[in-house]
Amino acid sequence: MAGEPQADCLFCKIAAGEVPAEVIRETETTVAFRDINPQAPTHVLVIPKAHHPDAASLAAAEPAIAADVLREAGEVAKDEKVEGTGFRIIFNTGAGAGQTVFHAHAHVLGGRGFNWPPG
Ligand code: DGP
Repeated sequence: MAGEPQADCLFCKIAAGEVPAEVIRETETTVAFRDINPQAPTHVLVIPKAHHPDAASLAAAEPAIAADVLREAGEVAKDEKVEGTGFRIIFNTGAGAGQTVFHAHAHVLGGRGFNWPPG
């Protein structure tokens, strides 16, 4: 069923505390933890605890939790003090766009300059 934990999902295991991660924020519906392979001085992932394969599926199935993820991304930027200098919230969606973990997650990147268009 949509939203149920998946036994083979890395981020479900992090949400459940079964795989260690550097968790910096947690709410009833979300967890925020540092990316294992940071691409900027601040690189935090915000995930819903519920399993959905990508951000679009999450928003379609549980829009209130998608909003929780976005709100938490903003709170991470404040905590990390990158709000004033600008930051990115990125949802890679689909393998062709670089998604490698198929549990919805927002990348919060900050602390350096960014180019447009993105790579
Ligand atoms: P994406 O490519 O958009 O699916 O992003 C997946 C991110 O997850 C990638 O930046 C690396 C990160 N990641 C993968 N495995 C782990 C892990 O075991 N722990 C943590 N903290 N991050 C991970």
